[in-house]
Amino acid sequence: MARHEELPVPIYSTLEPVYGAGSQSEEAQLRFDNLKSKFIQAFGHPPHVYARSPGRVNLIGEHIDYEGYSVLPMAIRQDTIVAIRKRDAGEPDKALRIANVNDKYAMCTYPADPEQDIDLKNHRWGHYFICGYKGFYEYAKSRGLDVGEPVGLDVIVDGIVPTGSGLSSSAAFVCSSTIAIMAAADVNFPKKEIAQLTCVCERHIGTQSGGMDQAISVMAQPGFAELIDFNPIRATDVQLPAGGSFVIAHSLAESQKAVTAATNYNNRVVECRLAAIVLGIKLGLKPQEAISKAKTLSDVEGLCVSFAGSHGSSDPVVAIKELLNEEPYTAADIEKITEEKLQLVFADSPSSLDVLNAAKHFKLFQRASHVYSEAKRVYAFKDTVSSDLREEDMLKKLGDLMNESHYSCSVLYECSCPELEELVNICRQNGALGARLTGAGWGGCAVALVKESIVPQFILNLKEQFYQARMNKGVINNNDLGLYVFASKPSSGAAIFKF
Ligand code: NG1
Ligand code: MG
Repeated sequence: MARHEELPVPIYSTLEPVYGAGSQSEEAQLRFDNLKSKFIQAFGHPPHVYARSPGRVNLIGEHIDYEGYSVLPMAIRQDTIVAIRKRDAGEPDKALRIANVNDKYAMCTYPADPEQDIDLKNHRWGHYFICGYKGFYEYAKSRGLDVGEPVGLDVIVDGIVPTGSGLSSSAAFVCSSTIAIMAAADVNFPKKEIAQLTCVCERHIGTQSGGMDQAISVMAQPGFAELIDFNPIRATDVQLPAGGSFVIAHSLAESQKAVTAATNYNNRVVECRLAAIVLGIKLGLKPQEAISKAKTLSDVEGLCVSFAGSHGSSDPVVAIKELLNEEPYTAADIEKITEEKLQLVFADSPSSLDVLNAAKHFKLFQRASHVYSEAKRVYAFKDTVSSDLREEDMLKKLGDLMNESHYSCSVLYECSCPELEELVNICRQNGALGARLTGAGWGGCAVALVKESIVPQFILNLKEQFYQARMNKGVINNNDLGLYVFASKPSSGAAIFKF
């Protein structure tokens, strides 16, 4: 039987395969009805087809996807739905008109040109749709597929993944857009290829993302978390213990990743690349060889492990203790090792050059320590889940791994923030077996592993101890609390609907 990621995106004519029966399905029905009537109102015709793709919560494996290491996320119920209609070739209007059910987002118009550049200096919400649009045509071209001349598209988006929350609203939007464009063109591709192409195309927004978010959004299976491997992309179902529940809680600090990329997200990607090059050289590669071959820390792990081996260990963290300085490196320190100007090393990556201009120094030891240790925790988590430990012990072990992951993100990777620290502590004080930031960090959500039986009380305690003061100050509305703190079961991946 084919692995599920080899199959194309499923096409449904009813909602329940994705939304189940009961209140979730009723809520979804309202959203689809509303989308349809707004569509007719805005464009004078109903949509041809809809695509949905979910947000995700990453359970463990943070900031390692772009280093080539496996991660372990699950899809959440909140998703983005894109309704689309392809205008007939005869219709004169060739624009892409992208509207939103939420009035906060004004309609964006772009030319129907897959080669267009995205104006990153003027960030607009519709840019994420264009990422998918460009990605679809790039993919079709690379496959030699004839998908016809680009025509005008009418689009309405309905996204309920909270933005800037580390729950991957961006990937939900990019994936649902790409799949909608694909469905409007009447083609369908294997999920793992869509996961790959949406990852590449989201980089058009200027972040040097790994592929976790798109992979889980496209390939998730209901009821399972997924171990996602890269190069090639692969998803393995992971059954979580029934007695535990993952509670997601928003720190209410919004992380604007597209805007802060040079100092936060892309900065870390560049630091990891520099750490890989320096390690490669320390472990015997010629500088130019390291620059061309050591793209990620996983590329030099083998060398680290042989080095650690000569010290009686198989742990790359042991090697980097000897090989990298704990003191931050300046660009000049690194250039002495690489024998090459950093501006030249990154000459083909404008967003990396932005990082070099913004950074005073580079914490190579700390970043590499995080990446190598976090990569091991992902496997430890997966092994624990499939072990024959008693559930009580299993949950405790999983919680410990989540706590260690948070410590590493906070202290070594420095991607937490005061609000997340407060929230993670409150989670632990209220009985969470483990709690950590999830997603890129610098704001956004925490995820806590909580015994199923105490979930309602746990959420009430968070409300009292974290959210109440913020509601009093008007930061959020009492009625909206359910958007910011909720328990989540693993939900299903992308789907196409034709009614
Ligand atoms: P979020 O937090 O959803 O923006 C980002 C990256 C992931 C991964 C995590 C950190 C994008 C689209 N996603 O996720 O690839 O690197 O941070 O683990 O940039
Ligand atoms: Mg994102």
